[in-house]
Amino acid sequence: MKRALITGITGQDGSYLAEHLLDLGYEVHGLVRRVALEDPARRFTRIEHILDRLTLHPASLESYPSIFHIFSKNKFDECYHLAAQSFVAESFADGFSTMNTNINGTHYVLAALRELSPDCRFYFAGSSEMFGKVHEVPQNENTSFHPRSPYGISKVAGFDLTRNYREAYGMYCASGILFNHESPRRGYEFVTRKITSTVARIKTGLATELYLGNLDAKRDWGHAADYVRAIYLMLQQPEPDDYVVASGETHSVREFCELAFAEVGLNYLDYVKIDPKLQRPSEVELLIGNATKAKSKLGWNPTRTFLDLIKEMVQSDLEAAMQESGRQASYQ
Ligand code: NAP
Ligand code: F7E
Repeated sequence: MKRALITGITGQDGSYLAEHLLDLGYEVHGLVRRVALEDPARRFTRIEHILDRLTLHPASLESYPSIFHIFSKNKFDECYHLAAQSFVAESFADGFSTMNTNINGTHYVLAALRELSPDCRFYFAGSSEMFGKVHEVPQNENTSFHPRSPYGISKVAGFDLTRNYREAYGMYCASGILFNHESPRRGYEFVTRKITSTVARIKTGLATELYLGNLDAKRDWGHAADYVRAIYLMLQQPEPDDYVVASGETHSVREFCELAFAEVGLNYLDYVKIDPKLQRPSEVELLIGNATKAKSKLGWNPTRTFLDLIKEMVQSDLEAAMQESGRQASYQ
């Protein structure tokens, strides 16, 4: 039985990847923050249905000793390093802590593996935010980077560290350059979930308006459950490499709004308001990925369309909002 460690197992991708590896017969371990272990009801919502099949280890990306300790006590075949401060807007608010967590955290995991488990295969969660102010359209593995946020800069550094450990020490280190991927498990601060959860609350009378920033930004959005299959496949290849994972379509935030509101029979123009404070100091205006390499070398293909994604997210949030509005009605 293969053993894998997932950092960031409590997040959107970590939860889908854990399910996928369990289905494949893996023994799945997760690195979690101690505060999460102390408050499982709130912090383990995405993995509560599989908790009894996981082994969790307390550690933090800020602490090299805590990471070293896990690898000194356990041997893994594969390490999926997904943990990060992943919200771009927050990285403008506190660039220092984003850099510290994302750059040093990645370096700590790589350094501990080199010392204790150099044969363990390592995956780094790279991002389309590395392309930033894009140098070509669409973006592929050879497109140069021009990050536009502390988050993007931290991911370029993580990507470079990962490649350097591969080249300098011969370790199996691979990076995925994943474009935006979403699901009903997406954090509420990201624009897709902010939209679908507010659409559901407006429809059920729990909210009246939706404040957004830049409606004209364009993203290449896919489904997280599809993208974790690509992550897994990257660590099963004979040689480590880097891969773009994307849908190959681009849509604006405005278009996402239009379709999400239409899903419940509403017109977004009646509810969406602009709050300039939600605009970023330097925006990534357009992303669209070319995943030809992942398709041809990994045999990966996405299974859900943009519209499938919106429908699933709106339906899931609608069910939650209906339960909440039912609870509120019964209190009155
Ligand atoms: P997410 O839902 O925000 O999950 C982030 C995970 O990182 C959580 O489990 C979080 O733990 C953990 N974490 C954060 N800071 C930590 C720390 N200091 N120590 C230990 N754990 C820490 O992110 P996601 O959407 O699943 O994304 C997974 C990875 O892919 C991230 O590295 C992200 O930057 C990258 N990525 C995401 C996308 C996307 O569209 N989703 C695209 C490209 C790349 P807590 O639960 O304790 O907070
Ligand atoms: O923003 C615009 C915003 O925060 C998308 C992370 O997973 O994907 C994600 O980063 C777009 C931006 O995601 C609001 O300005 C407008 O242009 O959902 P987002 P992101 O910044 O693209 C990449 C690939 C990652 O790697 C990251 O970890 O939407 N936008 N109005 C807004 N965004 C938010 N959050 N909130 C708004 O009100």
